[in-house]
Amino acid sequence: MQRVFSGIQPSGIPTLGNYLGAIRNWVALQAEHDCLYCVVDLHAITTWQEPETLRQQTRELAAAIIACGVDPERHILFHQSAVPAHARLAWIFNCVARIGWLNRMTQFKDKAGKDREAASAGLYVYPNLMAADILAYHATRVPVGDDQKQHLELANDIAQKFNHDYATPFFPLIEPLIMPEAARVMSLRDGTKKMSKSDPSDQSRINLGDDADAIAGKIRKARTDAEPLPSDPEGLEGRAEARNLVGIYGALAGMTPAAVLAEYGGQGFAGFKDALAALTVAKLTPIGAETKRLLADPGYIDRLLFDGAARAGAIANPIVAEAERLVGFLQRPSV
Ligand code: AQP
Repeated sequence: MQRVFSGIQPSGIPTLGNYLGAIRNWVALQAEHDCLYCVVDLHAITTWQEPETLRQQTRELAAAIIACGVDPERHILFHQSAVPAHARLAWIFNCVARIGWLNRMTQFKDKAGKDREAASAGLYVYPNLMAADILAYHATRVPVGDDQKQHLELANDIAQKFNHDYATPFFPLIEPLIMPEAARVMSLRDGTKKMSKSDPSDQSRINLGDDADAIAGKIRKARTDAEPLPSDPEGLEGRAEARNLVGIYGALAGMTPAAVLAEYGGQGFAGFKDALAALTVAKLTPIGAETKRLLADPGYIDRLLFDGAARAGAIANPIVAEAERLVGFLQRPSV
């Protein structure tokens, strides 16, 4: 059975983008794979996080992932900082990856913004840690949103260079699993920017914990243009906001954009937004309610995450120990 690994940062409340681009696919993959799902708190601190908020967001994210349908008993759900193998392998990968490769990463450019000199060194080497997250488990299938594709290509470059430098096919190649529908959900305020949990504007995103009124209000206020909806997907060309709303509707309803437009094409946005709000409320509010129920016992979530970390460590430790041996580090003598 192929091993699946994926992660999500506890850098805010998860959004509809995280759900459609990643978590929903995590749930589907459980039927046929051994899955490891990780709350990547080491990644989160590449940008400043208030410590108590980070702790709380780690629990909230774990609860939301379970509420979406991830089974932490049949599969493994854990937080990254509790498995030191990630950081150990990341250091080796910092020494394998080339600076020129990292300079090409568009996410660093987006996140660092204009003042790159002020960004943390961690943000710069973020893709090396992501490669370590996956390869510490010899995972080969990685469900992510389209925005992470470049990082997975880099992870494969790192795996290949390691294998070449140490003359052994130790690390497998990774296959990104990017579901085409809603692979990239865009901001409700700007259809050219991706929906992000750390966007300063709460109106730009739908959070998994939003109640029905908040969801309906955000969709009603979502930016659109003045034209009615087109009758086919070609008519969405150059209309980023309209394309985004049609994409979200289709992803939630299990319909292609063409099928959505066959129903709503020619209409103004008001009626379509009402239908989209009703659909989003129906899909997301049960997740919000279940998340709240789970968070009523934070001790349960903590125990569950540490239990997952112990099971994850049992897989990663021998793999990372072998990578360290290949590199030339001393091995612990057997007693
Ligand atoms: N807008 C999106 N559309 C589709 N997929 C998305 N993902 C994130 N945003 C969208 C997918 O969610 C997974 C977890 O992402 P992450 O939390 O590790 O980091 P991110 O991609 O940087 O997500 P955010 O929400 O934008 O977080 P912040 O604001 O902290 O940077 C990934 O698989 C990602 O593809």
